[in-house]
Amino acid sequence: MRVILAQPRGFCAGVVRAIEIVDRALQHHGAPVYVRHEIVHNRHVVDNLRQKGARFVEELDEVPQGAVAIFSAHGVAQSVERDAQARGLDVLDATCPLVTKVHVQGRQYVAAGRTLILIGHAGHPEVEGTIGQIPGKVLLVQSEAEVAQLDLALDTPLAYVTQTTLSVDDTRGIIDALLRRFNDIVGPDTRDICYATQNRQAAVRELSKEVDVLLVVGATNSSNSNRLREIGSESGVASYLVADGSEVKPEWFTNVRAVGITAGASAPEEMVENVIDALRALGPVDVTTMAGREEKVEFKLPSKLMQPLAAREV
Ligand code: 0CG
Ligand code: SF4
Repeated sequence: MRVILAQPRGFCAGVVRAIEIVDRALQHHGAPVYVRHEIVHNRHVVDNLRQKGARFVEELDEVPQGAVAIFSAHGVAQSVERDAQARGLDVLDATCPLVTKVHVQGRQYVAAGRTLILIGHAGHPEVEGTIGQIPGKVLLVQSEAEVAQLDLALDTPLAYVTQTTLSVDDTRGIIDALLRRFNDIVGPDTRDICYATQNRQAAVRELSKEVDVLLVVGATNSSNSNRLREIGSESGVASYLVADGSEVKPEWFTNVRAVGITAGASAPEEMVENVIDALRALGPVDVTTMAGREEKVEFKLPSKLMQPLAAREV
């Protein structure tokens, strides 16, 4: 069987930074440090950090007064920031800078007197964070159909921002529907969808032309990983989301000559290796990597974590 690895795939700069923040917080402060929500949506990442002494909680009331609390890469509402301050927590913010950028942009639109629409998926922590970072009411739109249901005068001054991990194609459709319906609406087009999401989707679209089956390594609660699987399916390729090799099913590969593998932005490369090992257990495989875009994005760590350990201990 041929195995073709997508390029780019796996960790993005925001995920690398978020994991590094937890690692360094453990080195600087010692265990435990508390992380609000999964630092990124991947059980293997979370388990690994838990073993090193991180404790994962869903809400800050589970964090003892004065402890170190880290916000996940998906961002938090301002009410969470206020709550952390009120509890005297030592906060490290691992919100991806590209999510923060959307928060800032949303606030600017509201300050300019526009009613804000957020294109995104209800219940996702990034969406909850973004809604809670913007003063006043934010209208959530999840589909083209929901554009028609917006109860707004057609000349209302509007603006939109989007979740960072959406399908570029679906978002394009929603934005077009908004532009068709409303007369005074501005927004970033699909540019709020982050570089990593866009590049992984473009790579999978290409890869889908070459393969009979697509495996996406990632978690079921990972928005960007789910979007990659959908693109495979929409391209007519049988596509499966797997956390690791243990979820790979032999019956998926009957009469299959080429398998594509990609990984969501929160999925470690070790899990890609683990999936390849599971395929090797079924028979000989020839692994190659597609030609693809190189990514050079890197984000700075919070300044609190930049000082060398020795200097802090003096
Ligand atoms: O793709 P989403 O927003 O669900 O997040 P995940 O943790 O999977 O990946 C990158 C981040 C943050
Ligand atoms: Fe940031 Fe995009 Fe990665 Fe999310 S997927 S952490 S927005 S770079």
